[in-house]
Amino acid sequence: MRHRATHRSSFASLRPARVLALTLGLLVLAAATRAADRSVALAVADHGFTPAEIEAAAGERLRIEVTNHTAAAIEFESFELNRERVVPPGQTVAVYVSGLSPGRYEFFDDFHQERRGALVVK
Ligand SMILES: [Cu+2]
Repeated sequence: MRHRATHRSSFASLRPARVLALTLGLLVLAAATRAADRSVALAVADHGFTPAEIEAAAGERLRIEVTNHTAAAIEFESFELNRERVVPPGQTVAVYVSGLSPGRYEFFDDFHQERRGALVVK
């Protein structure tokens, strides 16, 4: 009985701390979720990129999954994003970008430069 009373009172005193810990835990989880990658599919066909424009929020961490649906290698390239990745036919390559300021970041297929697109950060 005495033990139970002690236990109960210590539980009561721990409660605000537990609530605080839980709240902090949820905040950390929310921050981690916000910092996690958002995946965007970018298809490359003979006629070009689909979608031709990708939208992102300023500062967002983005994983652009570039899939080459053509019969020849392509090269995802962007001077503004400072990225250059060759994607063999039928394959997918992830291009990571993050911490971008609002603006328009052009990209193109360096092997077939008529194929163009842009990442629009708002
Ligand atoms: Cu290149």
